[in-house]
Parts: sequence; C-alpha cells; structure tokens
Amino acid sequence: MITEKIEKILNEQIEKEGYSSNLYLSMASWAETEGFAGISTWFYAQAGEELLHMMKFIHFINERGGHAIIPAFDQPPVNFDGIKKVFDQVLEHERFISGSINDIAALAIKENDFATQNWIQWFITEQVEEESSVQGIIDKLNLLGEENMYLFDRDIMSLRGTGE
Ligand code: OFO
Repeated sequence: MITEKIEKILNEQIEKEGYSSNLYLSMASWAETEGFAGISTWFYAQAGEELLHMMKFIHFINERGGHAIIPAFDQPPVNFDGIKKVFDQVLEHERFISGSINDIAALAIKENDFATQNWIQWFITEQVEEESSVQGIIDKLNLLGEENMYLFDRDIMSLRGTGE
C-alpha cells in the first residue's frame, strides 16, 4: 500500500511522462514537415518510450493499492526554432524530468517506502542514459554545424532506424 503523498507524487509524474511523449510527438511531426526523416524517426521512437514510461507509473500506482489518474495534458509547442535548438530544448526538458524523478526517490526515502525506492531506481538509471544520449547528439551537432544537417539527419536515422 502506498501513502497518499507517494500516490500524489507518482500521479503527478504520469502527467509529466505523458506530456514528454506529446512534446516529442510534436517535435517529430515538426521535423517530418521540415523534411528531416531521420530526426523525426528519432523523435517518434522517443515519444513511444515516454508513453511506456507513463504506463509504468500507471501500473505501479494501481498495483500498490493506489488509483492512477489519467490527466489532461497541456498543448506542446507546435513550431521549433531549428534542429540545434530543438535538441537543446530536449536536454533541458530531460533535466527537468530527472529532477522530478529525484524528488520521488527523496520522498520515498522520507516515507520509508522501500518498494518505491527500489522501483524508481530504473528511472534514475534511464534518466542518466537519456541525458547522456541527448548531450551526445548536441555535441555531434556542434561538430557538424547547421550546413551539414543532411548528414546529421542520415546519421541519426541509424540510431533509431533499427528500432533501438
Ligand atoms: Fe525522458 O524520461 Fe521518461 O522518465
């Protein structure tokens, strides 16, 4: 059984994961309309992962005797100011998500909720990987420069084209 405080913070994370999925879907759709097939493939795959993250929270809350609430989501931005800026925005967003995952871990410790402490570790590891993979993309973009975006788009396709 989870405490009310834990149920509340986990429910808040459902909204954040769902918003992340919609944000990346919006980025995918924008990149697709701009002709960047590789970048949009990466974002569609990322949106799918975030949806799975949201589902993990839903199932965990319900399995522990709480009630997962499916919230309304804010409209994500529709247009973006270039490829470099879009990935800067992703990194900023993922750092924000890492902060909220850390808040859950901290509350679980405070509440002596060992099951949630254990379960949230997967997300802590996942956030380290996500931040590092987006940072890697930004580093690559900095090396290539905006004029080589065609090559970058082809390159990033290989990261997701295999369904990774
Ligand atoms: Fe981007 O990560 Fe979900 O948690």
